[in-house]
Amino acid sequence: MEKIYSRPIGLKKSINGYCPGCLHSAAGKLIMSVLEEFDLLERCTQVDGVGCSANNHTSMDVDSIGSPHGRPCAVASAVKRISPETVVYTYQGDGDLASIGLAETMMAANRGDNITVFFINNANYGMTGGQMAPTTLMDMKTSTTPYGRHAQEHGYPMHMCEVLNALTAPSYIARVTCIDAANVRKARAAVKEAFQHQLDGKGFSFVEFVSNCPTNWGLSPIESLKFIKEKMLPEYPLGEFRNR
Ligand SMILES: Cc1ncc(C[n+]2csc(CCOP(=O)(O)OP(=O)(O)O)c2C)c(N)n1
Repeated sequence: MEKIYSRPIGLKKSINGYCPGCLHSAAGKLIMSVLEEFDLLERCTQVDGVGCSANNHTSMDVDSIGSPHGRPCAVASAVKRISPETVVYTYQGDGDLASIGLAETMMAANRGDNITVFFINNANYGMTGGQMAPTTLMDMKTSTTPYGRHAQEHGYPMHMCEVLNALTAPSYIARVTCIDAANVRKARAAVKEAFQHQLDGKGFSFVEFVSNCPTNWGLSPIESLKFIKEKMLPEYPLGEFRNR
């Protein structure tokens, strides 16, 4: 029989630390599979933010640095500058990238640093118990917005692709999701394109994964995929925002 699928070799055989149905695992798997295809597993450094992404250390077999909360882009910029041959990427949640680390994200993007940024938007602070994030949807209940997110008190959802697209320097910006097979294929293509930009020395590349958090959303994995489709995607439209 022809083998049509195998575990990316960058993923350890151990069970990862993510909750059942969490799409963090899907994003991580795609990144590992693209690194394997490009033969970059021995030539890359992953910079993880603080949050559920810290679980990556248990499952990914690549050199990695655990950054202070929100600072992965600053750490990645430094690694890239001292070691330009290394393929450097960050892996960050929305609290990490768009809240505490917003300044570092914007500055690295505005400098056009030749790094790749993977942004897992699950609309809350997953690891610490589902607090409101900048990306939380209007009216969405979280542990810190028990009556829902309201504009007057909490502002509006932050659209990082659109915000970064206002800058001159970034070379690649895309938003993807992994809710079904067709979208997984598109997401993989975006991960490939982002790494290709870095390999070509084009500068800052950014891929946002519209993701889920079944545990803190209080939904089953299947229900959480439906929530993404019906509620998250209208707020966070998929597509390539920039490809230079
Ligand atoms: C300086 C600092 N502030 C706050 C925290 C607590 N903290 C840990 S993870 C986290 C939020 C993570 O949320 P997010 O980045 O959205 O990632 P997710 O867990 O949802 O993937 C916070 C606030 C911390 N570890 N360090």
